[in-house]
Amino acid sequence: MNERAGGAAAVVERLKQAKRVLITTHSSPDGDAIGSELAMAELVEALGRQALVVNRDRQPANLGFLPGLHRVRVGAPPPHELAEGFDLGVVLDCPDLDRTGIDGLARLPLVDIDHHLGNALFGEVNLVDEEAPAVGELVLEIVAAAGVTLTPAMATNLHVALVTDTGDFRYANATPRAFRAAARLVEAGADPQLVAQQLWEQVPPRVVRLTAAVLSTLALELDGRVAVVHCDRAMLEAAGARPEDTEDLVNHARAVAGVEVAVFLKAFTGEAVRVSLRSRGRVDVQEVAAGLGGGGHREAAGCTLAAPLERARQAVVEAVAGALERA
Ligand SMILES: [Mn+2]
Repeated sequence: MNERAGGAAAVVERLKQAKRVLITTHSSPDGDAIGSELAMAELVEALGRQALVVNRDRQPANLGFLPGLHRVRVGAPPPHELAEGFDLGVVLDCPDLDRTGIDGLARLPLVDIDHHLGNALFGEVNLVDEEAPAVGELVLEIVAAAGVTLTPAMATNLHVALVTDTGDFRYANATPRAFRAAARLVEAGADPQLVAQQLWEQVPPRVVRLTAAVLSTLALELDGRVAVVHCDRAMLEAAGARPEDTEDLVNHARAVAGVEVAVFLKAFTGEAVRVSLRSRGRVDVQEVAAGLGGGGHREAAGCTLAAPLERARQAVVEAVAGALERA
């Protein structure tokens, strides 16, 4: 569903009607999620309103350099605090309210800004555009519609949003629209070299150790077309790592020659397995994830299975086998 027509202007009008704006995103936030939030917070303040960014989970280690990150409050606030403290919520990069991991958001009037397939359109205003390369690109349009000057900090945050969601402009969503947005952001002060160094060349030793452990679990299934890796609590602890350190590891599995789908199984709680799926393009992993109760995009999707690791692995490989046959 495309609700772009008038969308950016409608968002600006709604922001102007608010006094105190809560900004949030999906749990386990990525670069698009947090970059978009921080730029949105600056925009809200440029419009003379108050803004607070609240996320259920902390950021991946490589996003610690984002300008203004210190202002993000981590941990779900009690529901009554939401209704009392704010008169508007802005939910970014999140297809439904459950995935924020924050209870009670529905008590607030909401603005829904997203690019996921199947967004639930839960906002009073919905700016949902599945063709947007990143939510950061939609935020850029909103900033422009507001007539607010892009600061270097906003440009950097939105550039990080674009870079992370397009895989350094290598995925199918690296469209002319993505490059046009990038040009505007670099003109406004984003530094691509600095961002790339911060994102990809400041890897903490614990993440290198965890990467080695996770990649050592590599198993190739279905004639080498599916790569499966996993990580459990003991592996995390042995590496001295945290759950958010696993964020990008699935991409190593997708890079194996001949692999069409990579599967990353994360068993951190003993009760549920979080599954990340990545496709090289031919197989629609969003469909696979949706069949297992999750969602996402064609090339990057996920779900959570209430099963032990081995059973989760079998269920996912079976579902991927079906998708490979249909593709
Ligand atoms: Mn996104």
